[in-house]
Amino acid sequence: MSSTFTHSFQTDLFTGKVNFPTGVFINGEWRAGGDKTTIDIINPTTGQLLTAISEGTAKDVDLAVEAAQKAFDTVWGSTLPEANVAEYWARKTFSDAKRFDIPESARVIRYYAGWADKNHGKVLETSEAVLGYTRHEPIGVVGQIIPWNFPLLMFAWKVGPALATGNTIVMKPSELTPLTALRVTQLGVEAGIPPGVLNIVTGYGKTVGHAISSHPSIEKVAFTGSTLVGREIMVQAAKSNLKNVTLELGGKSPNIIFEDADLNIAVEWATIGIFFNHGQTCCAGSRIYVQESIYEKFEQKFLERIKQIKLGDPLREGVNQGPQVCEQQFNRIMSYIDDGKKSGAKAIIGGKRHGTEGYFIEPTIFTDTTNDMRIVREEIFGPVGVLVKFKDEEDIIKVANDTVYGLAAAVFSQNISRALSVGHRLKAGTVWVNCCNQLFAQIPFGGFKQSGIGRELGEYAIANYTAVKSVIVRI
Ligand code: TXE
Repeated sequence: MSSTFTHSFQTDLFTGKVNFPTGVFINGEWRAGGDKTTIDIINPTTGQLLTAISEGTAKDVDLAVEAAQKAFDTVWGSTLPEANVAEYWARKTFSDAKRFDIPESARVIRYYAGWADKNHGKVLETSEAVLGYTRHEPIGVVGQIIPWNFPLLMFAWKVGPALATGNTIVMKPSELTPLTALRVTQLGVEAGIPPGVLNIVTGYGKTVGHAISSHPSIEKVAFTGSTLVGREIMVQAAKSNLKNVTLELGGKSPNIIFEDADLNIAVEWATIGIFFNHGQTCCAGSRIYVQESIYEKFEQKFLERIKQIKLGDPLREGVNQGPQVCEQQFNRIMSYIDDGKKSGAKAIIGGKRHGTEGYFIEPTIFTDTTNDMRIVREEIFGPVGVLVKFKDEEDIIKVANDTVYGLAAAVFSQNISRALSVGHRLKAGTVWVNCCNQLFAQIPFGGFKQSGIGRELGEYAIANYTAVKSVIVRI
């Protein structure tokens, strides 16, 4: 048996009690991890211990793979997965939804539930003497490694397409934010997901994550996280069994604001672009480029808007920005801020820690940057953006594309021809026009260049979890 996490919340936004197991979840059972050790979970608002969860081991991954394989062979993979299980899950789990992650995650699960009986192969005409057709078969046991910035949404993005196509799962949530996956899994069990279909092994990347990416019986691994670890996953996949790999990695996305943009709209979205989720967003619009003729006006309005951001306990009413996820991320972001200052950039707002407790950082914007500075080139993953002037279309396309990343980009202009022609020349997996950070279950999301491999969401993600078999019959 594993321990449980019991906690009473009394905040403006939520009053209630939670109670769920904190073990690894293998073959429909909660239990302590292999070595009976635990991982402390820290509340980033206070820096204090919240609870501890089981630390999984490579042995637990083996057990989870065995259970997933058995479930694949018996209850899940061989028949069309039942759409109504996922449908029920979506309703059951998220009915109390109040915030973005919950309704969005429910939408994603529902969307993929609808795909469960529609992943058809094709009949391919060749000659009258031959019948050729394809079957879209599930891959088998798939591994999924998710990060901490959207613990629920990333769970939904991964689990939705994998289950709908008949695969069984061994998942590792981030060691920083494992509680969400555990709670949702508990609800999945209540909804009727059979034992072994979804297994959760909590633990560290170097042990559990490594065991998943190098496991000889896992045929596919999906990962969201840092580019550094993404590389490592590919190496492990190549060295073990050449498992399929999809990666959703970092970004340094440009927000391009032309002189003919609606200024109020551009200011609002630029704010959301960089400060949503405290900047801990892979597609954050962290490079904000403004055409020189409107630069001063934009800067002034942007600063006024940023001053309205209220920092504090994210469970309190009216708070827009909470703490960074952990001390390590906090230190990492602060060191980027120091580096920016030392290299001659100017923090026109923010640039300091907020308060004395927890991991809060002021919304920060740098100007006077050059394109070679680390704060312009590297993913900071915090509430820190750069504001830069540009001259014209040719100039900005070159600068915007001068990055190893290619996850997303945004263009603001009321001239839709200009917005689209610039958008088509940007090397990015998603281009937003007059908005940013917009995600839809139906629309694929993923990166060009070093931002990733493969696409999540939409029909494209179905392909990631499907093995295409060609059947050729001579008549
Ligand atoms: O990510 P890691 P970290 C970026 C962002 C952030 C930086 C570092 O720039 O500042 O990464 O964050 C698991 N084998 N993003 O260190 O380590 C780990 O346990 C297998 C962008 O937290 O990549 C966790 O479950 N797995 C990003 C997951 O990988 C391993 C979201 C992500 O952690 C592993 C998060 C290994 N060797 C961070 N090492 C995005 N694209 O949204 C770690 N893990």
